[in-house]
Order: sequence, then C-alpha cells, then structure tokens
Amino acid sequence: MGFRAILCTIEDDNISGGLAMYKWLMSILLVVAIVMGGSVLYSTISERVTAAEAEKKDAGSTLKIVASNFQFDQAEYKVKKGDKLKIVFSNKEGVHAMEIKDLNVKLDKATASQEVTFDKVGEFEIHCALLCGTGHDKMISKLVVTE
Ligand SMILES: [Cu+2]
Repeated sequence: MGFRAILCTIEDDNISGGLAMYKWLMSILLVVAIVMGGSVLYSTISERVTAAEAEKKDAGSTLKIVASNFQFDQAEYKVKKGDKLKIVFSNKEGVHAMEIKDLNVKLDKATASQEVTFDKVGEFEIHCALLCGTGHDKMISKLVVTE
C-alpha cells in the first residue's frame, strides 16, 4: 500500500512536470509566432512604403514635351545632370515629331516616349523632325542640362 502511494506521487509529479513543460513550450511558441507575425507585417508595410516611394519618384521623373503649330510648349527644358527621365512627347495641335540629335532622341506619334539619362552638361537643340507646315523651321527649343 505504501509503495503504491509512492508510485502515485511520482506519477503525479511527472504529470505536473510535463504540464509545466507543455505550458512553457506553448508560451515560447506563442512568442515566436508573435515575433514572426510582427516581422512579416513589418516587411509587408515597408515593402508597400518602398513601392509607394518608387511610384512617387516615377511620377516626378517624366519630362513632357508638347508640340503645337508651330512650337514646343517651352522654349527651354531644364534637367539636372544624372537625371534619368522618361521623355514623353505629344501633339496638342497638328502632327509633329521631336528630335534631339546629340542625345539620340527621336519621338513622334507612334513612338512617344523614351528613357534618357542625361550624363552630359550642356545645351541641346530640340527640333521638329517632321515636315509639318510653314512654321516647321521655327520649331526649335533648347534642352539645358545643368550640373
Ligand atoms: Cu515640323
């Protein structure tokens, strides 16, 4: 009888010991889950922020050039050296094309945009590359790349 009682006590101890171990393990798992969940959430948020920033940067990196009869919308377009811009050309009136010979840029209705990295400081002539009418020769603007 006495022996049995001892055995029972040992078993009880084992059970409570196991339970304590189980609780401990579960709390560790919970902490790990929280940390992992948090880091996933954090990386998702930071990814979104990065994407939003990239989009914002993209929106600002466009150089629009609009042609009409018989001029471009600005006499001078200014960019900074090192800028990587998407030149977007459009016709507001008439059908024109634009060319910057020194930078190998040629855009028209069919090919309306081109990405250009401005790595040379200087003034570059923009002119119409399509015989558009009486004012064609006057369609000259400047692209200025500054330091
Ligand atoms: Cu022209």
